[in-house]
Amino acid sequence: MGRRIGPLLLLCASLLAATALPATPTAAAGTGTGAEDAATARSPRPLDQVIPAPASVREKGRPYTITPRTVIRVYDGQSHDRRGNHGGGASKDVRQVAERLAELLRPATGYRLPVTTSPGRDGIQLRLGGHRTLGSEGYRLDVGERAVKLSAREPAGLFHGVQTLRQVLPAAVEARSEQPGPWRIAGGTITDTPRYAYRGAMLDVARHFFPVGAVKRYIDQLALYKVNTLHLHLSDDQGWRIAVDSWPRLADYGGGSEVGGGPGGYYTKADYREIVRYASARHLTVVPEIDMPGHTNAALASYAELNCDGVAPPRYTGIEVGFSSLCVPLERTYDFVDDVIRELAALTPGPYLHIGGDEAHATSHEDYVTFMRRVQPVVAKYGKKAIGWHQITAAPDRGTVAQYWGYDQTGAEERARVAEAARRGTKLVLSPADRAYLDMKYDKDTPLGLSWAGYVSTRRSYDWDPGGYLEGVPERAVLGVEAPLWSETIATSAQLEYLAFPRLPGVAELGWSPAATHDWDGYRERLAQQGPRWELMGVNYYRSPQVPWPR
Ligand code: IFG
Repeated sequence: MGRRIGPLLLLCASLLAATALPATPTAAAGTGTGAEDAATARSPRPLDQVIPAPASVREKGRPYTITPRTVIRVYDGQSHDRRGNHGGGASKDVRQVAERLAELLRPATGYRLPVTTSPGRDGIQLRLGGHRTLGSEGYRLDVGERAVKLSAREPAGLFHGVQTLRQVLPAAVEARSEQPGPWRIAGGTITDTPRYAYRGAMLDVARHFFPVGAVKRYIDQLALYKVNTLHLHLSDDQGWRIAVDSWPRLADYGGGSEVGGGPGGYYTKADYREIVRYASARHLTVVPEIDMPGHTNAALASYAELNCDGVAPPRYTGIEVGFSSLCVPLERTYDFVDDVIRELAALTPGPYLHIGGDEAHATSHEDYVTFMRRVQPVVAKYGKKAIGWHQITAAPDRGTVAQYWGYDQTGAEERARVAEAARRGTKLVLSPADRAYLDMKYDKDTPLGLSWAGYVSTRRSYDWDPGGYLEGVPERAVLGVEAPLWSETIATSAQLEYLAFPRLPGVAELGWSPAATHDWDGYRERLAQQGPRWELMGVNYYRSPQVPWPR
């Protein structure tokens, strides 16, 4: 599958990456006051303009208006006493969601919006409970003149309901300074549950290192679209990004390079725990990836003893792929693998640990199979489920998830092997490179990104159905979708956002919304309304000509 990079492209990619590009052209600045905003403020936004599209929306009754007297009431269901009176308690998680809602609403409204556990018939009410069909991430939002009632079985569902609440309020709610109201929400009921359990985004922090703050910023943006998984590509040829106590040179030395020759960097364990904490508070699970046996030059450069010939190669700052391999016959390799997986698993509360497996062109097929057969049980030994790029189906192991990254040029036999593994029980996460790869250029004029899988316009990234995408793969085999963003040509949040927006919300919608809601003409209108929100959030999005942006 590998892709050879011509010297010219290599040169321009490293030039791009090495020089801090001026922030890419963004939408016209300013939130635009104009008559249309005033009109929107008076008549509330319709309830069905949310991304991802909710499972069911029924508009009825009069709107709710947030006022200076509005309170946010938290209930957690279980803490009612026998007479049904609220016991005044509210679990920490429910309060945390309520506080996050308050933090979101207070700056733009200028209202106090106290969070209280005292019961009442008014206000914005968050409660655990609701019908079991809501599952672990679903919610129900009832908007009436007296009160907004948000209920869910789990705090994650309440959190997702809050993201919907954000979007049914005027875009001005995203401002961090006081805006004119009124703050109206159309009356009605939204009942919503996700189609897929795995709704992911991957950030490659190996080609270019992204500090904790930049990762947190992306997490905030992903949470708005109910993404629930952040896959961090922590190691590659150009850099090793996570401290490993038993192999300190991996980060100390292997973390000191990146594409284009910049300083690189790495996460200490404390940094990594902070990313996990921040993600978890926004109901995202972190999936760490240590790519093996290929894409390992940074590790091989850090420890001569890991190389078959005992000689460490130099650190690498280009963007070629497929030239490195761990030494499969060498026993020391498996001490390294065991130590790294053990330490990473201990840092990972989530169920998955990604072990890569892509583009191992410097590893013979039999060595690849030998390696994967030895390593997958190590992941299980440390209590995690393995995920690998779909080449890992060459060494199928019960419970291992395969992440499909093929594209329209992928051969039928390769697709067939993935489908066969799925029929035998392998679960899939779909990341088709010519749909979900956010580092693909939008078109020939896009200043950032690559194009080996073709140009991926905003529409092309949205217009596919994960359910029927891979021939011969039963729907039940698909865990969900993930949008990878490789960082050969990006080094800053502004550049990340230029490639991720506006395509990321589309992949998020494919992961969350029922197939029946899938319609580009309707979606593009909803996507257009995200523009003013991104301007207020400072998201440096690409103004795709395919989208009717409001101004
Ligand atoms: N393929 C490589 C990535 C990255 C990507 C850039 C996978 C699984 C091309 N492997 O995608 O390391 O270089 O688009």
